[in-house]
Order: sequence, then structure tokens, then C-alpha cells
Amino acid sequence: MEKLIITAAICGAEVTKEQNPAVPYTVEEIVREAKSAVDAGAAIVHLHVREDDGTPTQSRARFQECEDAIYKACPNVILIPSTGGAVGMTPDERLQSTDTTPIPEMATLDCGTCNFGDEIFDNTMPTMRAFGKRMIERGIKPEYECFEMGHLDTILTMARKGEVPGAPMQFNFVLGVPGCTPATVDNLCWLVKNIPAGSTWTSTGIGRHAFTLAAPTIVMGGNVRVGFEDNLYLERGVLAKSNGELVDKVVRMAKLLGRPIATSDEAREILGLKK
Ligand code: KMH
Ligand code: ZN
Repeated sequence: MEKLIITAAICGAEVTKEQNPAVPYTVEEIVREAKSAVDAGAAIVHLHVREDDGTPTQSRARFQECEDAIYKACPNVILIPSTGGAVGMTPDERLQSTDTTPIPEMATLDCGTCNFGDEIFDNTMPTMRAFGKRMIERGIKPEYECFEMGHLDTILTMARKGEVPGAPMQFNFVLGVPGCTPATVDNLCWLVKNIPAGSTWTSTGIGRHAFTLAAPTIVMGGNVRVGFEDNLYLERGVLAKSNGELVDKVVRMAKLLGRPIATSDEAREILGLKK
């Protein structure tokens, strides 16, 4: 089994300081959270950015500022900027995060429209084609985010047609978003069984499923994403003080289960990224 790649989704677009005061908004706070996660064992940081007041933004300039500052503190980390942004943003607005320098090694590509709590997260086929084209042109490896079972077939069909980058594909199964596929082991197994040979995959359990999905994923040979974007609690009723605390819990679980942790360079090797 390969070493375990841990991704820290440090910020997201939806969570607030009212829910957990450690949620980062400013550049300094975002760097602090990225560093805490990397120091705890994360090889990858999945990045959303905010205005200083917490408003989610996909501004190219804000991404550039945050990425420059993160690279200063964590020179070797793999960054996966979000092209999902926040619900309601336009495709052009969302794609700005692929415009930074250096060109991102990876970026998320969301694999279909779905409910997102009370809202609709809009990812039409034309939107996905446009995002795929951009990533093919720029040599950005997508992390294919599947929130629903059907998203997998959608993206595999698009990859077969050459509309989005193909093998080797990296999937992130984000399970437990209200209104989307539940975070059960059964659902995870079905998704993993249906990805092409040679693919890599990560799971993300939302809310109370963060660690109940991490445990089977570690045993099954997948990779784990945790972080404030997905879950604010270290355990029931105990807010995490940092993203590093959430990453550290996964590191401890992996240790108990006998799975070593990948460095960023080892993750590059496993994911087929050229540095
Ligand atoms: N904020 C969610 C609506 C991504 O990063 O690509 C979408 C999201 C997915 O977080
Ligand atoms: Zn995200």
C-alpha cells in the first residue's frame, strides 16, 4: 500500500469565525493554518481564500497573495486551489484561481451540479468542459471532486471524450454534504470500485463523518482530506484549535493502523505530478 497523503482543506467558503474562531480569513491567518497543517503532516493544502471580513472570493490577486505567502512559509507544499469557490459564483469568476504564477500543480474540478445544503452548486456540462479545457491547456492536474454517485460516471465519460484531463485521474469523494451522497462505507466502496485502474483517490467526510470516513479510507489504501472546510470539531463538542489538530488526529489514526504518511514530494510521486 502507498503512503497516506493527507490534504488539509484549511478554509473553505462557507464556515465562519462565529462557528470556530480559528477559521482563517486574512492572509496571515491563512498562512498560519496552512503551516499548522503542513507541520502536522499534510502534504497538500486545498485552498479557498477570503476577504479580510470573511467574504469568500475567487480574486486572482487574493489567490496570488495567499499562495506567495504560503510558499514562503511552506516552500514544498502542494497547493490545490479551488475552482468551486462559493455557491452562486460564475464560472469565469471561479476560474481565476488557475491564473496564478507559478501555474498551480493541481486544482479542483467539480464533477456535476448538486444540492449543497439549501442551495444549488451549479456545475453544468459546459462549465465542466470549460474548466477541463483550461486545465488541459495549462497542464494543471485536476482533483475530481464527486459529491454524488452519478458525478463519477459524468467525469469518466468526459475524460473518455478528451474534454477533461485523463489518466492517471485523482478523485476526491466528498461525502456527507447535506442533500448529496451520504458518507457511508458502502457508498465509498462503490465509488472506489468504479474508478479506472491506476487512478488515485481521496475521501472527505463532512461534519461528524470526518473521521468515520477517514478510518476505512486509511485501511482501503485511499488518501484523506480533513480541515475546517469540512469539519470544525476534533471530537464531539470539542472545537479544533487549528487545522493542524485535525491533521494530527489522522496522523495518529494512520500510525495505529500501520500506514506511513507521505511527504509532499512522495505525494507528487504517487499522484504523477512533475515538479
Ligand atoms: N464551496 C463549495 C460550494 C471546490 O473547492 O472545488 C464548493 C467547493 C468545491 O468547495
Ligand atoms: Zn473546496
